[in-house]
Amino acid sequence: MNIFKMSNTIRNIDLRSDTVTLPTTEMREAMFRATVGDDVYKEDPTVNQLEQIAAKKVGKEDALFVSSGTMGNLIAVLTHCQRGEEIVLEVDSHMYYYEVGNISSIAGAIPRLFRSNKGVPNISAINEVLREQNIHYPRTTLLCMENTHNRAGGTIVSPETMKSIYEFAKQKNISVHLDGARLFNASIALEVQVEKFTRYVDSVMFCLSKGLSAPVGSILAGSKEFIEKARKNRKMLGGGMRQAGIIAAAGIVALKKMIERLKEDHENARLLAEGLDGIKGIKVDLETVQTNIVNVDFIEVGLDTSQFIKKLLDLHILGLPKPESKLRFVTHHGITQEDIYYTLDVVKEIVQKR
Ligand code: TLP
Repeated sequence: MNIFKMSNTIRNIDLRSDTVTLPTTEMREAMFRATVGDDVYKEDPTVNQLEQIAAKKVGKEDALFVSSGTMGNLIAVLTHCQRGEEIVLEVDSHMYYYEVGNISSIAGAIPRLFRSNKGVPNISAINEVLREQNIHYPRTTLLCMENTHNRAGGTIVSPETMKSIYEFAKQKNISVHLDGARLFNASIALEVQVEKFTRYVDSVMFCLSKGLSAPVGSILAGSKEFIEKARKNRKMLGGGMRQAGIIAAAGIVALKKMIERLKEDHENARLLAEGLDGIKGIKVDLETVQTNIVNVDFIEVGLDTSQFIKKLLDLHILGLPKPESKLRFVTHHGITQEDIYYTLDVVKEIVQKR
């Protein structure tokens, strides 16, 4: 393929994230037709419908439509914990790493960190950071899991591991929240229902706006009592969205029509990862490529991150820069197999011209 000929096309191949997905025509039509009302009074029938469908999908009593994954996770922390209590989190988890420190600055919680093996936690690592009750220590209230694990490269925590960690947490009288921003990717990759994962958590947040392609929104699900408290916390944060059925309508289409197709994103990620790993100087840990994320190490190419990203951009490819000659590619609804072959050609060309 002649990459320079292809580079004349105007469309960028945006592999920075699956957050860049655009709503489908069916979503736009559903948004146009949506029946709406004031959701703060629980009078928006479309939001109510989305929340019912979502709760059922994850096997929980109730669900709450929230504006973003970050807001859903924060509301979960506010609902599970009192100020000054301790939360156990993985060191590279999104909730700790990318949510602007909101667990402390807004919820007043104290993070206590453990390390995982490529995103998969184990009980002994968690146990090591747990302390016995003592007058000097804060009370530990919540354990947070992440599935799939973003920074580890979209790795999956199996339902069996979720189960053992949940049982361990219950012995310690600790609640479990799941940041399942990309939980449907895990479910599709392992070919198991999402409910198989979520039965082992007290609350779960998942995003409609990533691979599922809705323009806005996430879901927080849990028991009736939990969601009632969470609804109040959402209001406190200014997240009561009034005629939100306009955007919830797209979320309903996302849950009905966009789950199965995540398989294509996983196939494209595999193709990309294996192709990249075969290029001299480029390394991908293929073991971590289980869903739609590909973390790429190009240190041996001899370019720093900004140089490499700039060269990609000149040829209409966008990746997410990471420090020390690394970047992230994420496959999604807007990316075709042809885009993957083009990306591989571009990377080969950049490496060869060094
Ligand atoms: N992740 C985004 C960025 O924030 C890094 C991305 O492009 O991957 N949990 C996980 C595991 C996430 O990956 C994200 C978004 C969130 C929560 C937050 O969701 P939003 O962006 O809706 O607040």
